[in-house]
Parts: sequence; structure tokens; C-alpha cells
Amino acid sequence: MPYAFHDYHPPAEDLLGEVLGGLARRPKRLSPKFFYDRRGSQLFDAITRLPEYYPTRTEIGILQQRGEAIAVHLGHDSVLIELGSGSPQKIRVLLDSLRPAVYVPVDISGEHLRDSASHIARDYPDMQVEAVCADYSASLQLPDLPQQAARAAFFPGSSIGNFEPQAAVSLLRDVGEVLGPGGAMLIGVDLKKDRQKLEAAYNDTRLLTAAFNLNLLTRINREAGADFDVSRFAHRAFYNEAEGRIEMHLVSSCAQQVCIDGQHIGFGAGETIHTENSYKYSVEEFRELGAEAGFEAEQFWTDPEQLFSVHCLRVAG
Ligand code: AVI
Repeated sequence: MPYAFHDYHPPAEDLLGEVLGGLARRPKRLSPKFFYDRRGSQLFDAITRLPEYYPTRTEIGILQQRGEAIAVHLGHDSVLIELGSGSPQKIRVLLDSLRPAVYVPVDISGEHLRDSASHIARDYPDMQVEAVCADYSASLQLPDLPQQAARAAFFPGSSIGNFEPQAAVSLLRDVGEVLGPGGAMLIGVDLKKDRQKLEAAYNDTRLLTAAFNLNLLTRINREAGADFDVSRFAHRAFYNEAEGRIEMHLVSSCAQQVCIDGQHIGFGAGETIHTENSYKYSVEEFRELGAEAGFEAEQFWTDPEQLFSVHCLRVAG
């Protein structure tokens, strides 16, 4: 069956404005959403296959092992909405166990979305595919979907961890509204664990995470006319236990000035730009976050080492 493509024109990102705004803050900040240009997406893809980066393979393992139980909670013949159509491997495992009637991948990258939707439509000919190009973190607009079928959402990869907890609650609330009362959400959440394991996942020996972080400066040079000397910045990632999050920063190795669109921005030696938070939750903490967003905790699954969790939450009411 051919797939449908709904382009809800995610507003063009104001890269220059956001970069200047973020670098005017103290401490300086840049949004992790700018990591994902073509090179950044390739690097992230490579990160997910690193031995140190356990979340992706662990989540896939849980989906494979628990497919039948997950199908009992999410049901068959549903409308399945996937937020961020990231990993073809994960969604295929889920489609095989759920066999939804309609699959709705939502992604900000039109190119990536067309590619994955066409492959899925070819390989699952009995399923209707309604691809939606939209920024789900800004607004979750969907096309008309069958009203009679149960709705379920899939939000994999612990992407929820890249949102500040209050922003995570408001995003989950939006998802709950789209699902309606009784709708189910399957969501992957990275668990709190010992510092060593967490920090190794963001400081891999092949330096791919460092390249991913530093690529942000290369992108800003290219797209915002900046002159960052990337060799004068270093990747730093550590677990901030008090906040329950991995923090990624870019550290200036010396006192220097960078020019962006005619504006000079000074950096002290050792000064950092905070580029990403990746929150880690215990099962209980995440259930509380879900409850704040109007979801009831129904079930969760984890791996034998308790590295990662996959939750089934249901919209209350
Ligand atoms: C996409 N997100 C869930 C990743 C994470 O683990 O927070 C992004 C990432 N940053 C560094 N490595 C991976």
C-alpha cells in the first residue's frame, strides 16, 4: 500500500538567533536539537552501535523478549503513533508483534521520514502508513485518523530524557490528549545506575560522542557564519547525581573570541557551553512524571541488568 505524507512544515529553525541567545546566557548554552544535521545524525547512528552505549541494544532486547506481553497491553489493529521515527530495527520489532492497522511515524526530518515510511509501507503491505513531518516537541498535530480504532503511542530511545522534567510532563500531556482516555503509550526510559557505566556511555573510546558534540560548532560555523576553531574546544560529559542527569559540555581550552554574524563572543579558559542533558529515572520517578501528565502506570519491563526500562502507561479516565 503506498504511504501518505503529511507535511506540517515544522517552522524553520532560527539557528542564528537561538545560538546568539544561548551564548548570551550564563553559563552558555546551546540546544541539543541542533545536533542532528546530516553528519550529526550519522554520528548518532554510529553511537547507538557502540559497545559503551547500552541503551539502544538493551531497549531492542526488551522489545524482542517482551513482544507478546507488550501486545497484550497495546492491543492489535490499533493506530500506532511513533514519536521520532528513529530506529528502523525497533519499530519493526514492534510492528511484528502489534500488527497495527495504521502506523503514524512523526518526525521532523522529512527526508529521513520519506525514506523509512516507504520501506515500511513496502514491507507491511496490509498496514496503512500515514507519515507526519512535524516537530512533535512543539505541537502534536495529526491528520484525520480512524476514530474507531484504539490509539497507542511509541516513544523509544529515552528521548524523553533530553527534555527538562517539566517540559517532559507537558510533552507527555500533549501525547495523552492525542491518544484520548484509555489510550496507551509505550515509552523507553534509561534507568539510574552507577556513575561508571553512565559516564562510559557518553565518553566512548572511539570518541564518536566527542565528535557528535563538537559537530555542533562545525554546524554553527557553516549555517550561522561563525568562526569557531573546533580544535580549541573539548568534549566533556559527566553524571550530575544531584540532578539525575548526564550533562554534556564543550570546554574552551583557552581564552578566545569567536565571531558570529559580526558579534564577538568571549570565552575564558575552561569556560563551558552546556549542550545536552540526558535525565535518568528510577521506575518510580518515571511513573510519578507520567502521573503528573495524566497517565496511569500499567506495566514496565526491564533487562536482567536493570539498565533500561520500557513502560506501558495509560491515559487516565
Ligand atoms: C537521543 N538521546 C536519547 C541520546 C541520549 O542518550 O541522551 C542523545 C545522545 N547524546 C550523546 N549520546 C547520545
